[in-house]
Amino acid sequence: MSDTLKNSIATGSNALSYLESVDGEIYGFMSEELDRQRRTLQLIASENFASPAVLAMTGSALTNKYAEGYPQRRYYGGNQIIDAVEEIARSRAKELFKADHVNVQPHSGSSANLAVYQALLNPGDTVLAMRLDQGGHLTHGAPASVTGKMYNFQPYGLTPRSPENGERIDFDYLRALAKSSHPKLIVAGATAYPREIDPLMFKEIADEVGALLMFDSAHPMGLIAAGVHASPIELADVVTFTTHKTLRGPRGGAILCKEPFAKKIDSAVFPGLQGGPLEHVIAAKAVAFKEAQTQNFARYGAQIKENASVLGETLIAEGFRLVSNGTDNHLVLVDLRDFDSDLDGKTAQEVLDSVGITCNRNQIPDDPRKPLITSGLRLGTAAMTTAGMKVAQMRQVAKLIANTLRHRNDENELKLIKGEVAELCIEFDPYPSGDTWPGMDCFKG
Ligand code: DSN
Repeated sequence: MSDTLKNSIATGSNALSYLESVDGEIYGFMSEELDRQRRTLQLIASENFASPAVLAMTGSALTNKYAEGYPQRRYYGGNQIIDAVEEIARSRAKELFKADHVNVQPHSGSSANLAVYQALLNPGDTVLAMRLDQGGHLTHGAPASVTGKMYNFQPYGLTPRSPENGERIDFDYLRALAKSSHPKLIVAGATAYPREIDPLMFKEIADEVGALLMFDSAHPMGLIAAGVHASPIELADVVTFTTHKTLRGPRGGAILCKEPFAKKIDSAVFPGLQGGPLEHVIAAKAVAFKEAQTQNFARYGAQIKENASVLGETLIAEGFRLVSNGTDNHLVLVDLRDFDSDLDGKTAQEVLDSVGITCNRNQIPDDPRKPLITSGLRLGTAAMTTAGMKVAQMRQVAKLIANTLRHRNDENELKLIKGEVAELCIEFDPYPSGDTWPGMDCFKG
């Protein structure tokens, strides 16, 4: 990477040279991690490569400013410029997603979800959400999460496995559960579900039982911004999301809502759950929203989906079973048992890591193995699509995965695969030298 780009990643000054001189240890770790990200394949479905512009903002002097409150209603002086930053982030998000109101302050998707619960619920209220082992998130009422302790979450899941349309959200069950349990809120959204989630189905059920609807679109928000997934904004009362997954911004969260909920949501975020907002991250969110408004980003979103689809098809041809037999978003959930009944998710993740393929083990629906072991792998295409990979590389990656797992006890074979992975990563570097950045440039018209 050129010094110019490295420096722009920090603050536009010589910040990284300064860091190297005052704290070689942390500089060393940062360099090593950057090299790891560039020299190995990143297939974790919730990760991406943020643009140099987004990285520059997260490392900027805006981190110095305290700005408790909201634009024009701050508890500290000197916030005229910070107000302009937060205002522009808000107006870009509202324009991009066609929303009435946005709160860009949540530090993460989890804190965004907590803020919605705090705004709309009382402790003990009934909420329906997808069970963790069926693809839901911890903050969808998992027993280990504060959400599961504070509210009466009732889980729904997927239809049984079948050769055709199995392992989809079980809307018949959800409707019956909604009718019998009278929830105050229904949560749509998932963290390990390879299919597009239809907001209309959720809206109909919520309306039938008089429940509010929250759509957690942390994973597909970039696909929604790109126009390749249905938007839940019109239908849901509240939409939460993260800015760092398919949306490709800085690590953080945000909430969109209908006007009647705006005041309650804002109060729940601050002062309900958070103090000073991270204005350097909010500036980076503003940059990401602007990037996501481009035609390049729309093409990027379409390519993510196409890449996932080809990755999945090639894995099936290599003998794997995919949960729901495929994908229509940015991820595939691989059930390893048909490929090799002795192979668990933990072993697969570790051997793939050893050849430079980074992914995460994941429970599959009704997994017979424990959450720390699992029978599945979750693979996402958002990051490597940013690096410029297209369908030809997805076929190659699927074959590399299959060969790694097939030859997992053959050191010589693993060494050869590791070499091939390294060559692929040199060709598809997310942060190459020079002034161009593949995340935008390879999707030009
Ligand atoms: N941990 C994130 C994921 O990987 O999906 C969700 O918070």
